Amino acid sequence: MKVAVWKILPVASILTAIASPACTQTCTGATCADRYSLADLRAVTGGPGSYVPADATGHIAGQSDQGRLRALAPAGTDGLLVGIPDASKLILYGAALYLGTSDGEIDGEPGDGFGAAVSSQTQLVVGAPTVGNGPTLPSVGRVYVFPYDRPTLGSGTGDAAQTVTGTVAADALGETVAACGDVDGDGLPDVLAAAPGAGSLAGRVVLLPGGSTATSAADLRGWDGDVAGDLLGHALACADFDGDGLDDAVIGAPYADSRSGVGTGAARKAAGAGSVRIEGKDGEILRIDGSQDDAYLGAGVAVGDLDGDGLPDLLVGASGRVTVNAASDDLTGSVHLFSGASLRDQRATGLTGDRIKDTATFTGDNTRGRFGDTVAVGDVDGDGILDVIIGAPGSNTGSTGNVGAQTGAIYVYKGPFGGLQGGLHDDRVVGDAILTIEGARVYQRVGESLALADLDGSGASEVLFTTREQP
Ligand SMILES: [Ca+2]
Ligand SMILES: [Ca+2]
Ligand SMILES: [Ca+2]
Ligand SMILES: [Ca+2]
Repeated sequence: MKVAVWKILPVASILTAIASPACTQTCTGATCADRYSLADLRAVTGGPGSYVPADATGHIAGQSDQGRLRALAPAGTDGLLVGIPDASKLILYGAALYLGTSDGEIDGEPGDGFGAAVSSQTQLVVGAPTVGNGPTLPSVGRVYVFPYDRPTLGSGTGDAAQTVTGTVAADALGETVAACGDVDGDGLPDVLAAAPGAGSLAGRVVLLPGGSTATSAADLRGWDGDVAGDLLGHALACADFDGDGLDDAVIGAPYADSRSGVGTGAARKAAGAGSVRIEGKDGEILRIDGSQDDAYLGAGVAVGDLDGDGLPDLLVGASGRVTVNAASDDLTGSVHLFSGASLRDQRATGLTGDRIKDTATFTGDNTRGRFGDTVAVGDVDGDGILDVIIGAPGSNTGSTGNVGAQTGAIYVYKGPFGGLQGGLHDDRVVGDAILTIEGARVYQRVGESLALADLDGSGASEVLFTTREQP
């Protein structure tokens, strides 16, 4: 059962599920997956073209005693934060990435998973999802909010301005985090933090208000997944979609069933179609559902003004969506852009669920590629207009060409998108990408983690990504 396997992914061991047949091509035995647990960090600088990881202009090698580099987030306009949860570290790289040296770090406690998630838009927020509350309550999880000030990196978690801890074993609070603007209307920036393990993996997202003295997630307002296995909060973002001047929470639940019936039967819900909820200060603003079984809509989310009309737009990955073969386990994936203006229009006419229409579609082309597992927004070609960056970590487009090889790929599409040309729907295929990065070896999983930051000050963002390597 594919759905069951993927539903346990983020909270249980990712390594379990990706100890795939591809592994047997280069290693054997029970430790096969572990041999790919390292990661290197690489940067590709902006010119159009096709790249492989070895083309990277900056490179940090993973260290065998530290484990996998996992979370990436820009730090200001010229730095990159890298979370290494197995080593309980968050490291800052500025332009020094090119020299292989860091500009500082924050250390968590051994075994707490500090650095599994990081977000840096308004404050520095770091998740530590395997923090336990004594021996009987493992992985309740914790979220730290630091006053964002680069020179203070080098301190410990004791310098956090706010700390909130989960209360239920295996909730894994902090598996995903988002540093937002003001959501609740008091003028202070707020934080979203997901506990995807809550409710037997239904997932829960809490709002940590700026200035709050709450230390327990049980005391915070939040949103819950509909049923066990939805994984609400697997992806998070924030922007103002209803125009009230306050940020709204954008919450992906990639394994949610559609809320209403689909197809001619109308009663049957699409299983694992995925959903994205937009939640405002006073309640749900909109919910978008996938329209296909196992589409995994909401696997990745990002926001930005991608059509240039001044309103934030929503980019959503549906990394399980069937786009190549009719087989239900195709897992090719697609990514959907919903313009903010279009969402307001559709909301005004009462549309919701799988009837919400996108304004641009990006379609993957690789069976099991999981195109859209990660999505990001940034100006890669330096023309001042935001571009779309899409990761397909399961892709087998690299040197092996074998389905399941997971060499991985990243695609960059040049903006603007949709809406500017008379509102025509904007369809883009993989061949339309202006920049591609393809893994060169089995199981390199390019696109698994990605971020944009202008580390060399050129005005164009580098594409920053991890690769898995054998030690
Ligand atoms: Ca606030
Ligand atoms: Ca709002
Ligand atoms: Ca827009
Ligand atoms: Ca651009």
